Amino acid sequence: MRHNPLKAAFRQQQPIINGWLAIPSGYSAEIAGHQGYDSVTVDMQHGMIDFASALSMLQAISATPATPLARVNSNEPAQIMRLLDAGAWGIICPMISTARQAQQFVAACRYPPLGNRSFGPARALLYGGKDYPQHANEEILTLAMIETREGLNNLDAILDTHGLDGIFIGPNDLSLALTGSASAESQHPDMLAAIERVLDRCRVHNKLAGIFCTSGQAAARRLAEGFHFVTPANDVMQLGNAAREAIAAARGEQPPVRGASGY
Ligand code: 3PY
Ligand code: MG
Repeated sequence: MRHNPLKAAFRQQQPIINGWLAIPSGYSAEIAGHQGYDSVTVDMQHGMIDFASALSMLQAISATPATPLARVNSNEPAQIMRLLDAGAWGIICPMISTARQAQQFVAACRYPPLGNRSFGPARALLYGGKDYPQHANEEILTLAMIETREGLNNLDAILDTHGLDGIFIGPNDLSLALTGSASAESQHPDMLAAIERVLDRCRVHNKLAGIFCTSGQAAARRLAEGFHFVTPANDVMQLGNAAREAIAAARGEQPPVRGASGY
């Protein structure tokens, strides 16, 4: 089976730079995959993406050096299993708040006896090779999103979940829960403490620590703090930023500043 280079990168403590796609297009997914990202995530939760688009995006990413991932719209086994069958090499699951939810998520990503993933690997066989069913349990990356106060309180129990590879912080939702406003780079003391805590607990449990960021500079700061997996903004932010900068340059002006959430 095609190995998952993200697992090797984490073992070797190499940073993983992950692209994030909200635009439902195989073409823009292919463009993103050729820009140097280690992985590219199809965002089914907040992206404007249905399953047919996700399939063509995963196919497009597979034709690039980047590893294809998907963020599902909820902890829903049927969607998780279908995206794995479509060739996602890892799943990012939002709003994991309890160990029970983490176990349900990981079980959907693992064939029996480790989990309850139903058999029908479809496109994953084409991308991964005939022996995909024998090795998928070790190669598929599972990241649980911590973005609620409850998730933060249950962090150790969530990290104890067998087969969970790591945590991905959703800083907009987490800051909304902790401080009352969504801000991906929030400097609120409660957010700073929460982020430090996630980093510390991931270190102790030897699990990957990831976080969504709103720029390359912010992603570099997160890597320096100790994160292994960073997303330097999504395609929508990058498109908007590039357009604003080009328009401002054409007008001889400074580009307008965007909102704290990154949008
Ligand atoms: C968040 O910041 O809450 C996210 O889910 C990132 O997409
Ligand atoms: Mg979120």
